[in-house]
Amino acid sequence: VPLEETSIPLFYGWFLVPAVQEKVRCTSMDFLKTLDTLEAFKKHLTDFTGEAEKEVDLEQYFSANSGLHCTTKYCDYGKAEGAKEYAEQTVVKEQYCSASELSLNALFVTPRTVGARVSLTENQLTLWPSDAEKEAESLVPTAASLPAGSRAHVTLGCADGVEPVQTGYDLLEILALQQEGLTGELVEEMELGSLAYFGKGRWLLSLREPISAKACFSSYYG
Ligand code: 2AM
Repeated sequence: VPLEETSIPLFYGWFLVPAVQEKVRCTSMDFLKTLDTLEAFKKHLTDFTGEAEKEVDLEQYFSANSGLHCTTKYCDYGKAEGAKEYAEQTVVKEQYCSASELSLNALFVTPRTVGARVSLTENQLTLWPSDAEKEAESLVPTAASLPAGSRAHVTLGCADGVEPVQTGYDLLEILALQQEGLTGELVEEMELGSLAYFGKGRWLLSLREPISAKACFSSYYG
C-alpha cells in the first residue's frame, strides 16, 4: 500500500494544550454542578430523566471526554468523503503543527452531550471544511444555511451510549433555532454568563468572558 494511502489520520483538529484542557474541564464541571441545582433546570428535569421528580447529577450523567480538541475534518483514515482532498490542501500542510488561540464563547448542554462552542477566526476558517455544516443536513435541516464554522466545538462529555459526533449536531440545532429568531428563554445570569433554555433539554450558557484556549493544529491517528 503506498504511503500516502496509509497516512491519512482519523481526524484533523486543534488540540488544546494540557494546561488549558484542565481549565476548560474545571469550568465545565463548575457549570454542570451549578446547572443541576437551578430551579429552572429541575423544572425541565424530565428532558434528562424521562420521569418526573428524579434527581440528576450532571457530572455523573456525562462521561468526561479526554484529549480535548476541536475537530476540523473527520477523515476515518481516508474513508470519509473528501478526506484525501482535505489532507492534500496546501493550507493544511502549511499550518500543520502550528499553534493557535481558540476562542470558546459558550457552553451548551443537551440530554446527549456537553460541549463548548468555538468561534473561529478568519485564519482558522481557512482550515474549516466547506461542507462541514451541510454534512449535518439530514439531522439539522437548516444547517447548510448557517455560517461556515458554526459547527466548531469542543466535546466535553457524552451521555451513555452517545458518540462524540453528536455534540456538533446538538450545537447546530441550537444555532438553527437562534437563526429562526428564537433567543431561548433567558433563565438566569450566572457568574460565568447568561443561561438560556431552548426546550427539549437544550441549555446554552453564553460566557461573559470567552475562554482563550491555546491549541495546536494537528491530527489524531488513534
Ligand atoms: P467531536 O469532534 O464532536 O468530538 C473521533 O471520533 C473524533 O472525530 C471526535 O472528536 C468526533 O466528534 C469526531 N467525529 C467523529 N465522526 C465524525 C463525523 N462524521 N463528522 C465530524 N466529526 C466526527
